[in-house]
Amino acid sequence: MALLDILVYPHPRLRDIAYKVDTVTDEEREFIKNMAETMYAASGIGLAAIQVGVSKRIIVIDISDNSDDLLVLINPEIIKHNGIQICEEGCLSVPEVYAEVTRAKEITYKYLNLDGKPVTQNADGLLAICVQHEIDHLDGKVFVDYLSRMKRDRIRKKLLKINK
Ligand code: GNR
Ligand code: NI
Repeated sequence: MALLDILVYPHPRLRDIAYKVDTVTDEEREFIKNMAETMYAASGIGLAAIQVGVSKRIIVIDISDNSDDLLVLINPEIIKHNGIQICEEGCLSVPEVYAEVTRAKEITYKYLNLDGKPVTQNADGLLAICVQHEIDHLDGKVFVDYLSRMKRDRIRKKLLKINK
């Protein structure tokens, strides 16, 4: 087991488009274990591989109160969405910044599970937000991209200064 370093915005690798996983191997499963450990250690409810510098379409999520319901999504895709909801979001790659983002209220999404088997599921509420937030990461997108240029610039400058 190992904790991985989380890249902080505006790190350029957060703009990478992640590659699909071909086959889910033991190597992937070992990496996913470390992703989950890293997410729990950082008290996050989700983590995308790109946030730890790995350009693969892999996401871990746990929105449960007891941190005992790990979801692993490989090659996730949203195939249907409905309605809108607004939630105050944060991101492990944008520390101490919180802002309202508008997203779909309900989604249907498909992915490969840890066994490499295709699964289709529905989600709403916080899980739907989290899946959309994480898939954005896989496409090089960060939640601050939805904010005004002025707010985004302010966040960028603040984080650049802290991480110098
Ligand atoms: O830990 C996280 N909390 C959160 C809160 C509201 C909306 C989205 C999230 S995801 C975030 C973890 C993270 O950065 N995942 O990429
Ligand atoms: Ni994030």
